[in-house]
Amino acid sequence: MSETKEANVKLVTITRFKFIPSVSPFSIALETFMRVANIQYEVEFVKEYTVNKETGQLPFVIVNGVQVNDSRKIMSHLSELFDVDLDSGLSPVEKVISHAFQRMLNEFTRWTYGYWRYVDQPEVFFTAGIMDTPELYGISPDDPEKMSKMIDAGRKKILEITDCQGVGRKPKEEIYKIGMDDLKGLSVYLGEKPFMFGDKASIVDCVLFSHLCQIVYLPLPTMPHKIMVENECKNLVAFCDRMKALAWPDWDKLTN
Ligand SMILES: N[C@@H](CCC(=O)N[C@@H](CS)C(=O)NCC(=O)O)C(=O)O
Repeated sequence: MSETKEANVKLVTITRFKFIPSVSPFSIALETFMRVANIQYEVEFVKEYTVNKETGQLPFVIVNGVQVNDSRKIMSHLSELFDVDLDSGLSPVEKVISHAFQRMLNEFTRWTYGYWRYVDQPEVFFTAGIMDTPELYGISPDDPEKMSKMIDAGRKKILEITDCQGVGRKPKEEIYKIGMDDLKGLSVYLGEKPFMFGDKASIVDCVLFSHLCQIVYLPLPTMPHKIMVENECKNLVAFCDRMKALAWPDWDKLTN
């Protein structure tokens, strides 16, 4: 094994959750990528996003003592360092499609279910038993006043972000329709294939899975995206199960 392949990778991310390993799609995408690419890593769980002194966001990695931010940049960095390319089977056109799908999911679709979670129905989201240790996140189901302050602060923050991004300015039905249209398009593209570009999982599959598992596996039966995917995009549900089996044999252990 070469020296670089022995590089020590430490993933820094938010603590584990129930039902899915993380409510951060970016953390799930990165971990799924490392697992599919067979890159060994250790995890340091933190309670605050502000632990990242450079961007204030999670996840990030420390590789041989150097911090790298942003899930997609981290995937490129690790691919180069470990000489693995999950996208090696993709044609140049497929690479562009993969890139566009990832942008859509990470920068747009994400906010449509984030809006439901943190602006429209935070009371449902925060009391669904998803957090193993709710107090870590300032969630206090037994202290309604504290709980409502926390929900208001989260709502304000996401409203500010989605207002700048644009999606937050629309009526909520329209926001959800946009997210559902994204997912329907991905479902059509996936079709009967096991993975987005055929028989082998590539980076876009890690990213698609990271968002879909937020919808498919969380016990949020009133979420419009979930209702739509379960009824109209059954191939996305099967895809999710396939990715979970491929990359997360320890899923149940991690999420219970
Ligand atoms: N582009 C970043 C996005 C990361 C991101 O948005 N992380 C969220 C958690 S899911 C976060 O840190 N939020 C706190 C904040 O933005 O203040 C990536 O791909 O890693």
